Amino acid sequence: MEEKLKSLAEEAKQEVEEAATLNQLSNLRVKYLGKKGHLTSILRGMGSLSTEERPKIGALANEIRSDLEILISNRTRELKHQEKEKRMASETIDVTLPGKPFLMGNKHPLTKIQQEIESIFLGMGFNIAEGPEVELDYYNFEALNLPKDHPARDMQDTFFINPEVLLRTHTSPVQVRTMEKTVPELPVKIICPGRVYRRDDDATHSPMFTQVEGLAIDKRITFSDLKGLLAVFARQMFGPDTKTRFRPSYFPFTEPSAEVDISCVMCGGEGCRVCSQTGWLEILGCGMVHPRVLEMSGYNPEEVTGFAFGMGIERIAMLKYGIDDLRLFYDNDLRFLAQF
Ligand code: 2U9
Repeated sequence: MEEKLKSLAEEAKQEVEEAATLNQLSNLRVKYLGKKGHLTSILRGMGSLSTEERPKIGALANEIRSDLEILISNRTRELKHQEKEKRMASETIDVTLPGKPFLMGNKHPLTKIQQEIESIFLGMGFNIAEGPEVELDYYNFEALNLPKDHPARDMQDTFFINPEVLLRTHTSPVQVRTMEKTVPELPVKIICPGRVYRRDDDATHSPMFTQVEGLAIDKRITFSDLKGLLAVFARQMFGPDTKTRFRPSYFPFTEPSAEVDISCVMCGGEGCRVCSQTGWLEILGCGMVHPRVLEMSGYNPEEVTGFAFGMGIERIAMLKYGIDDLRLFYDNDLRFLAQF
């Protein structure tokens, strides 16, 4: 029995030393030390031993058990350490490697200009209003003093969806909707940025473009208020030396109406190719809101007056950045877009 125990101990020792995984080790523990393990089954045969032999064999068996336990626990520690080393080696990172470049986008030039315009007017007490791009003929034309047979409708070649529904040709319907919602309260002071649609397509016209329009209604609003506001806007947008000039014009929804020029951003008014030697550049249209337009939205033109203006954001951006073709804004060419 002593021989059997010793050779079992030898065999177990060798297997534990050769175990390559924690799983194998745990199986070995069961195989030798478990309830149904080899050591236990040898000890079960102890009944047949003489009284002198029994304590000797008992002591040897206990020694083997404790030696094996120590061996297994040492080997477990060793394997765990090896596994950790292996994991650490596979997870090493070289912190001196150059990083992956993080590509930063930038705002579209039209978004930049729109936000710049918005912040100038927000600074002068205007709110921003928005509305639908698919509009009713009523809000786009009729409520703006452009009845169905009005010749000025031709100036805004329109995409009709059906005789009463269209793609808005300007953001003016947003002002009308806001007036309807606000009446009879005063003042109304809003700007309306957004996309508009006209059947036009060349270097200076696109079937879709972006406008900012403005509207102020209150008691005793005058043309001087309009002139002062737009002069401040022009100086903030194009620089403190920018001059403005107002030329009489015609719009069905304003009376009187004007077009506004600024001193040329390229030559400062001397005359150059950009301003066709005139020293001036047209930037927007404006006027005093037509009494009929006020009336249709529920305001009494005997009590209140108002002014309105409108500009194309593309045109402002082209002048500010010196861009000569409107289509560049919509081509999505990064060589162009990355410059702003
Ligand atoms: C209401 C009353 C009046 C808005 C106005 C203009 C003059 C104008 C053009 C500029 C270049 C359009 O983008 S463009 O082609 N706009 O000249 N717009 S007054 O007048 C309004 C708007 C709403 C209720």
